[in-house]
Amino acid sequence: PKTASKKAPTKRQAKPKAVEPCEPCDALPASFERHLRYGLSRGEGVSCELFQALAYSVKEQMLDNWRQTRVDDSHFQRKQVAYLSLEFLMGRALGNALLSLDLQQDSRDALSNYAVSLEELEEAEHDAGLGNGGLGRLAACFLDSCASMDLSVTGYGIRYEYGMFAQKIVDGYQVERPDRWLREGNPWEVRVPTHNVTVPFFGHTESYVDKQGRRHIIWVETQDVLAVAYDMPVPGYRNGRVNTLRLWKAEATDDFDLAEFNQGDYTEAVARKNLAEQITMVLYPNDASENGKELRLRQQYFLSSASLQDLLKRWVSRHGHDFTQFAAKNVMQLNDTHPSIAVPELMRLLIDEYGLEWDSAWAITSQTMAYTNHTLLPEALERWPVRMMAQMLPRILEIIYEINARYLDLVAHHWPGDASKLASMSIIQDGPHPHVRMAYLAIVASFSVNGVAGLHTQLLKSGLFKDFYELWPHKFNNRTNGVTPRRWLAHCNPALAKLLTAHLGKEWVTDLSQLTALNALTQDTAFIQKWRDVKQANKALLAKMIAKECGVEFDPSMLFDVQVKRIHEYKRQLLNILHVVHLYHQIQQGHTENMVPRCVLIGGKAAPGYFMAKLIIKLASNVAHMVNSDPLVTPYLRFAFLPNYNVSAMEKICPGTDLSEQISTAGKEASGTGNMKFMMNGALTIGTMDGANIEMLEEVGSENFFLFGLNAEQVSEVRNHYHPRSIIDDSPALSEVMKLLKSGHFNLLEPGIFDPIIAAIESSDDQWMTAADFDSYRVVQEAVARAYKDPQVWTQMSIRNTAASGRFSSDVTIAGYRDEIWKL
Ligand code: T68
Repeated sequence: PKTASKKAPTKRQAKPKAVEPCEPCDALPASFERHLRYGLSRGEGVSCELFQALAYSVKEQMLDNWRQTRVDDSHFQRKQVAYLSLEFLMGRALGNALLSLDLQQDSRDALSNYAVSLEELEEAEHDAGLGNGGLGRLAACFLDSCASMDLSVTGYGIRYEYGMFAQKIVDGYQVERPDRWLREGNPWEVRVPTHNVTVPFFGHTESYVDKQGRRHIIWVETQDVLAVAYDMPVPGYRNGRVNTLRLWKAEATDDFDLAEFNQGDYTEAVARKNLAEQITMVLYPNDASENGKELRLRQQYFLSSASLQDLLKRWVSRHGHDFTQFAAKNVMQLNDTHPSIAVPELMRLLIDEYGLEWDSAWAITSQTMAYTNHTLLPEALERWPVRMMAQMLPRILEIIYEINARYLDLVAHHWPGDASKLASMSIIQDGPHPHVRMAYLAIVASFSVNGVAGLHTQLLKSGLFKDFYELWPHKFNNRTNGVTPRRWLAHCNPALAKLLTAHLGKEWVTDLSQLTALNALTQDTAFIQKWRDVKQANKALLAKMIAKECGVEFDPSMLFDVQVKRIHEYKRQLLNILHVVHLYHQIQQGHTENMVPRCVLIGGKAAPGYFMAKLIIKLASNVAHMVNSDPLVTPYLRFAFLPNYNVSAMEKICPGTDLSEQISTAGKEASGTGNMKFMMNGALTIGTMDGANIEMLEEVGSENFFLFGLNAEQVSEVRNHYHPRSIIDDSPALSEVMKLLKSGHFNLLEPGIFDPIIAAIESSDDQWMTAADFDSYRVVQEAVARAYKDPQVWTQMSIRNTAASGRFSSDVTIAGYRDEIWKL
């Protein structure tokens, strides 16, 4: 194919070429047999092989449309979005692909000769765990929505050899195990060496003046790393579009360490190539703190540079070095600051590689970059030591300095004579160890800065980025998060999906607002009964999984109360555990009159270096052990900690949940997205006025939502005079709980291990203010129990929650990005 023309294309275009299959591709069952017999050359029918054969044959069904999508996008010169993210938490692909391509029945036919069900085969797929939590999963939901809404959006990420670690619980403690997710190969990916690019590191810069008197800077003696593209298909829901997730793998270039070669140290030099490959070896497992490791910055630059080079190469192949229309045809969405080094990198490529002047390069950069912020937590804000950058990315640092100088000029004009503004807003944080503030760099260069829920965006504007909001109010906007209804309802909850389709038709899958029609059915007793039956069946499935994974019997007649998410103090799993201890104590005291039997589930991973989070897991495990081993308690209360919570676990958890715990300290959770998955699947929420909870409450009405606790404003006010000890003294219930904890009841064999937790709760520095919200939480939990006692009323509330969840489809969120930011 002719791709390398440097001429600008003519205005009038011929019709895009349709991709003709050479031979029509085999139907799925035949293709499956072929892959099993000849592709894998085994055909012994073990489930791992059957899965691979099915996955290869499903991918084969996508290939023509995948190619056609690329041809069309390029032919029509549609505006393109590159979604740059260090994380894509995709989970399993098979079930989703079968749903999108409507191949479920064909797959069952293909498997009819084998003693394995489609569901069992789906379990054989390893999760693609290339992300930590909400941020990575959001990227995955967005890719699904973009493809399903026929948008030309490419995801750019890293192909980590080791994804998110697998969590084991040993003696109640978290133990991390490596996640070698590619061990058996990845049938979905296609290695595309034609798109290889090289990414420079280290070295130094030199300048020279050309014959025209123009000064140029060259970055020399670099250590180059090869970026190899691996493409994964992202099928739209039954619309023929197949978008691309391009993941980069780092490899050594062939001329690595030429010097050593020449000195005859051939084997040493070959062995040394591992250094390059380390870059994409492992995902950093921190979800809310930066630890400033050099390898992390290398990953960020590697992703940013490879992706931008790829985009520019594609541009130049069509338009030559004419960049006048580039900004009109391209947007780069930065998923948090992690890829924000793309800002100076785009400047470098345009100036050093393509010869643009600073001003033209800046015009392009600042019209194409858009930044999404995902957190207000100060410890998560990225800052890189200037010294580290000077060594690793000398040319990039020079460009950052230049951007900063020009931008500070603007600041000086806006706040004349205010030196403190210059210091506080500078991209370079001064001091004995100066740092580059990546969020500031991202804001300065972006035409759009967005938060991920209403409250979050408001707090960005009034707090963290207040000065920037004053300088550039037009840049700031809110895009409340969403989740894809394909995976998080149609795929994960087939029983409910069937019921919805039977009553509403099938359009809800791509237009979730249609769920509001459920409100007309809340008085229909037959429908209510069906809804209940579905929930009961899903609870039975969930109970089976919990029995298997935790060895704890959950009884589906009891209330299923669930909190699954990363373990973090601000998310307050601790508050939940204190409530379990309170119930446990009540039962032991014989106060069971009004008690509704409940099963409490907590699950989530802690960052390996996060001491308190790991201790909270240990506390949950120990409390669970005491609760579950007391036959007086278990008729009323059961408690389990689920190991290795991940995307595919959530697919079983959210359909079977009655009560969703969204109990973060107000003002700390940017949005939350698990909250939305539960709501869609008919769980009721107990939650604080935080993140997207606020908007969920707005949609469903406070009578269908269990609200408790201080709001964000109250939190920041109470912080100034917070005395948890007197709160504890004034609360008989909390006093009892603390007494029991302090007595060592839950750690008889390990005295003192929970002292740090006790101290944190009682400290007036406790940022998360667990004690402040305890009583309010406990009282609202009693209201939950009362509501659950009336199955009819509870089920009606459940239906109303699903009915009101339409606004939290990521299709709605993406429509916002499309119209307000990307302008596609
Ligand atoms: C989450 N952030 C927010 N970060 O906590 C959550 N951070 O409220 C929000 O719903 C979600 O983003 C989507 O917007 C994260 O998940 C990380 O995982 C992370 C990873 C590396 C470094 C910092």
